[in-house]
Amino acid sequence: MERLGEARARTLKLIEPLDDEQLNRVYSPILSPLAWDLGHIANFEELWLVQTIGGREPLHGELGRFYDAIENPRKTRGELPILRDAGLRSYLADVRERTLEVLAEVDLGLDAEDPLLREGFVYEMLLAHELQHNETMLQLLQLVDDYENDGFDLGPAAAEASGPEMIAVDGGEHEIGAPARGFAYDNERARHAVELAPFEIDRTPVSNGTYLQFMEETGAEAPLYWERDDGGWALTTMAGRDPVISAHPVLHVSWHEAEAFARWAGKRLPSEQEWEAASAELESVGQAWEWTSSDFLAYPGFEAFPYREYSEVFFGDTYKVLRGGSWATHASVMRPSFRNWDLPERRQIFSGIRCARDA
Ligand code: AVJ
Ligand code: FE
Repeated sequence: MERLGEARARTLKLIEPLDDEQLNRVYSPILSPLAWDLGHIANFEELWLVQTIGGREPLHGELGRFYDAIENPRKTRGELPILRDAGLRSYLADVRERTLEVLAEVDLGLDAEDPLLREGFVYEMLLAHELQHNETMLQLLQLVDDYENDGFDLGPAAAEASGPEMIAVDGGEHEIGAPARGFAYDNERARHAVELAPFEIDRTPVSNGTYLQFMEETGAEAPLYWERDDGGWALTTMAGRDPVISAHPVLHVSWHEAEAFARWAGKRLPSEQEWEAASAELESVGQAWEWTSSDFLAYPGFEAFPYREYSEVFFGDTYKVLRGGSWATHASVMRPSFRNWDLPERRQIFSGIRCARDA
């Protein structure tokens, strides 16, 4: 119960500096207004815990359909008859109260019969879902002028840069995916062996400094949120307007840009299997979501659980996989098998680059 409370405190802390107008405002067609994310967090919790597990009726009848992420594309979310202002805040609190009631009634034990309850799956899913939406909210918060938040580390830290530039990984069989026990999303299973050729992978993600060299030599566009500033470059995010720091990992580049960078560097992007096989030896994970060369596909033996709309509807060659995590990702969301995905042209996520090459 405690971790759910911590996640909620983090969610509320994020919106603390904002007024209702800012919560409802549509800042970008590719990002939800914050009010939608907040209602969706509560509605997801109500759906899976209060309704599905607890057998209770929803608090607001059919409201849930407006929080369905598939039915309501991001660009439409500003216009929906969703909860706002005081009504939204009490919905978050009322659902949470019922959640705690239901949690007190059920057994989230190791051998619970219902797979939703076994090993606390539903609890872990709610927690992960809220924390993942915190990151989506942070994507939007980049667009809010003069956003300040005491006690919240906003922005990247420098990647360490000592030691060999690349790590060698042996070829052969590598186990990929989440083990059968413990919380993971359906797309991380089944764990399976893959055969990899030997390869090398960068120890650190690509820095702003190196990316700038690439831009200067090739004429490539600047990452999202970079602006010209007295002949140099400034970052214009929620943190304000600051000079681009060379040693920080480059963020907000698209998959196409990551690919072009890797080619310029005489390297390539790692596949997601290579990334995972190397992950135990990488330091410096958590600086950026790292684009991989892989399409978001089902693993052999995939079974949708608990709902098709989390992963299955996205499988195919439309989305590219990112691995790792960024400064905006909560530590409990990051694990070696976690798969993130987005469209190859997107740059609003905290996406960076780590290169690889054949050994
Ligand atoms: C894993 C970040 C791609 O935002 O579409 C949140 C996470 N899924 N609610 C997304 C998610 C359902 C998902 N990503
Ligand atoms: Fe969601």
